[in-house]
Amino acid sequence: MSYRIALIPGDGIGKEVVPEGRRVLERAGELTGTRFSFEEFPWGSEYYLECGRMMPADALERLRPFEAIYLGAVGDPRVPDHVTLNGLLLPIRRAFDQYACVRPAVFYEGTRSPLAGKRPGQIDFVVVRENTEGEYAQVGGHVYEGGAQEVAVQTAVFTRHGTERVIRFAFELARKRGGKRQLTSVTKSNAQGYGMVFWDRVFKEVSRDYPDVATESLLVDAACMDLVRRPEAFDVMVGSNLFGDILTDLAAAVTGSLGLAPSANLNPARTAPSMFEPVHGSAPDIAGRGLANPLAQILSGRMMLEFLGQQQAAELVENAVRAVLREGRVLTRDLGGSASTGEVTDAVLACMA
Ligand code: GGG
Repeated sequence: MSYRIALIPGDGIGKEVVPEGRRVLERAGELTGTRFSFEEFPWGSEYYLECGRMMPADALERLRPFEAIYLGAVGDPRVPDHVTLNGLLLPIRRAFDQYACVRPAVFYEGTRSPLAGKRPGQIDFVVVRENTEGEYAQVGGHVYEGGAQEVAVQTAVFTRHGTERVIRFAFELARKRGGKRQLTSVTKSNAQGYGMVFWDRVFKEVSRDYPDVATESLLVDAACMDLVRRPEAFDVMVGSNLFGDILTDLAAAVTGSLGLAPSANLNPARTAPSMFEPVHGSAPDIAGRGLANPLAQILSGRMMLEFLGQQQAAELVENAVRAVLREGRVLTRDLGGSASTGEVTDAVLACMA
């Protein structure tokens, strides 16, 4: 099999970890008879500073023919964060209908959780984040901008189509994982009496089609508390765009490091490319110094391989990452080690041989 992959390293440490992820994908391909042809797109904040936009006007047309997009990170202190996000990440997620953002949280052997009394292997859940609407819909505006009476209005958008399909995706995932078969829906419906009451109602309706999956509904504040108190109790969680984003930084922290958290922005109908990126951002404070942990990017590549149907290659990568973490000799600073970005990738490649 042969796959065309679009690479968007983006900004900051994205430029360092994407080449490392590529090395691992190439090796996994060699070992399993899978070919990748990569094309790199130099889009992001540098491009913005030169051209006034995060990516060219025809960017989506150019990306559409690819089987997948492998993205690093966006964000640069010289460009406002809402410009980077709305100029690159969000248009891609929306245009390619990548409505299910899948973010696993695994406490790997060889790593440490800041939570007392939790053991590796105990925490293993997935957050499904609605990825095309909700609080990220960019509906709103300003009145009297800059004046003494200025007003800013931002509306969250919850459609029947968008809400139902992501909840259904999460139920299917709970079934497919074959673990606890449990789905937790996270809202704030006591305060958000329209959109999130609607979400709760759709969740209840869809749950009738999945009598074999246990359900619970939590308010986001309680969910945050439980992610610290009893993270081992979760199997699959589903939440809105904003809540999913917040919960997954917390999930990464309780499982050891943001440097280990991958994500997949999926178009489950496969009508356009899906996009694979680490949960972390561009980390300008450590960029360019070889300190970034490449494992979140590498594990995002592993999710890409699985989505492309390359299960054997995906398992090779997963097993190699687990081995490197278990051995604990070659780790970056975030995991208590002193290895460089490239040295960690070398260790993963050595375990794949
Ligand atoms: N790894 C992609 C990246 O740069 N993420 C930074 C970020 O802030 N993302 C926000 C989001 O995913 O909603």
